[in-house]
Amino acid sequence: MKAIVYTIILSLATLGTNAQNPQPCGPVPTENQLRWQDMEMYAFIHYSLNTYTDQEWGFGNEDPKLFNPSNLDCRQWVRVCKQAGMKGIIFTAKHHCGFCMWPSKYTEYSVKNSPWKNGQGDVVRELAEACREEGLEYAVYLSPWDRNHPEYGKPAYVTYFRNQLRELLTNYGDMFEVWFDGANGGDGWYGGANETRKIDRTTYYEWPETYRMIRELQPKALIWNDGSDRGDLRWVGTEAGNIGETNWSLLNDKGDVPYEQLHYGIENGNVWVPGETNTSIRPGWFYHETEDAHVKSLSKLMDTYYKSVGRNSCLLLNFPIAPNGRIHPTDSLRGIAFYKMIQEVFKTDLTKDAKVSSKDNETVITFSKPTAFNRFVAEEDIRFGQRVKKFSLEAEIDGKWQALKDMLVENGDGLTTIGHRRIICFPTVTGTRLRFIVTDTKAEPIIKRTAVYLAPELNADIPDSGEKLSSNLHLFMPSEKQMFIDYEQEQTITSFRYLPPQTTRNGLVTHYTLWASNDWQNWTKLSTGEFSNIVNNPIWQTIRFEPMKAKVLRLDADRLAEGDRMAFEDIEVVTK
Ligand code: FUL
Repeated sequence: MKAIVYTIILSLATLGTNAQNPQPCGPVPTENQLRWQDMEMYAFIHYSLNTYTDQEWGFGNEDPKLFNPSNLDCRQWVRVCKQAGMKGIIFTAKHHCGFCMWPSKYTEYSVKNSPWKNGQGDVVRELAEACREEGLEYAVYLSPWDRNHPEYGKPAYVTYFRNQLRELLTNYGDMFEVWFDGANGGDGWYGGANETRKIDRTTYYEWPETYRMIRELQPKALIWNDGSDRGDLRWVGTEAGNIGETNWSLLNDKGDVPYEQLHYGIENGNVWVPGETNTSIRPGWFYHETEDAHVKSLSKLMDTYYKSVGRNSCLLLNFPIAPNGRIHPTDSLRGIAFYKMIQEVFKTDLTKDAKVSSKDNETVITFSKPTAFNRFVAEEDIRFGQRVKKFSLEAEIDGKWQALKDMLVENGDGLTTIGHRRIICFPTVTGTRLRFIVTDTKAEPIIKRTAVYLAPELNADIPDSGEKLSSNLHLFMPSEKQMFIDYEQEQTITSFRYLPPQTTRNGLVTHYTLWASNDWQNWTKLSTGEFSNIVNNPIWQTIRFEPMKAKVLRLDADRLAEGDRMAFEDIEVVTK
């Protein structure tokens, strides 16, 4: 076996034969990707007309006059993000509804036709300037899907999209990333056509040409794409805030990228496309007052950190902007507490007072006295590629070596892949030695750093939601796509809530119609529509309507994500 090569910590005299001149193994990151990986955490900001319509996806016909924040303050966003440890901000310059948060000269559907600052405002500019003042990096999200634009689906729209992108790339200074959301729900307003428009994602947007423009105008910007066209970064296949515990920063440059490849990468992939873990600090991406009590708990956020940064990924954490134009105080406080906790956990590296020796793919850390610890960190020098496939960790406790298992691991393969940084969390042990053994590797491992920590215990998680199924109703499903909710007595019903299945897309309702009746014969349509973004983010969905007296409700599943039979995790009916 060859020795582990420590590029920084150990002196060259103790290294293996190739240590002075390590050769890359497989694809390696570009300078931009290396810089990106060191950012580790940066923020998403979702803000648009949706903030004023209480929606996740606008249809494209929402009135620009709704955009009139009383107290919009981009400096507040930047200060909060900075204190939450975020190194940059990606802003939704245009979400699927098509409304532009900058006064684009290519459309009337923008802040210039809103009452905010009498149409003279530019949120993108205010944010870019605030980021520069505070030393944060800045970037934009530009939705390719545009439910407002009359020509969406035709070649003319692609020109429009590129024109808008050029405005963003040239008028607002340096950008670290460009984010092209892959969502395409099909239907939209489209200049009044009100129809469904399907496009072929692999060809319609002509990405190679758009990429060329970005490379020319913003050579330092990373291109994010959901996988269909290889950009510099990939989506991780979920918005829940985790990437696979096995995580290769590699993909293949051709072919479809199914969920497994987004989530775990490909061990022998031929291009370097690391995964960016995106999730929101609240259930939704946009602000909804009903979610004020569901801001993620500190332990949930720490779990997300370990399952992103601690798994060779970066964390893109979303802060929605509230209707007044600011980040809600609960989100700010939680974000700041999150960063304080990260700093607390990684304050004291216990290897500093220990003896560290490395030989034959094995590193032994010998403490001067029995020492309590519960976190282990290893980092590869990814400039030479990602190499380690498997490793093990053992602690010597009362003279006996005991294997340490990752508390957060989901598969049975033990400890897999390292990359830029791998953090292993295990229950606190008190040991005199710890050994880290690389058991399977693609090439001689090049380990940049190992470290050991004692994280404080966190209080039990605060539940994310306290929803309960109302007890006095009777629910049954006479057919595959219909659900009835029957009350003994008439009720005044104000909203209906659907929690989709959490672990499968089978039976998940994407489009619905909700009906009410008093006699099972005459039905009043309460609402029909789609549950926006429910496939990627399967959170509680609320259908609101004018208070309605009824004894029975009927939910028709007009479309399912997969399968034939409607499924649900929970249902709630809100009555007066
Ligand atoms: C998704 C979008 O559909 C959501 O609205 C959100 O912007 C999220 C970050 O990406 O695909």
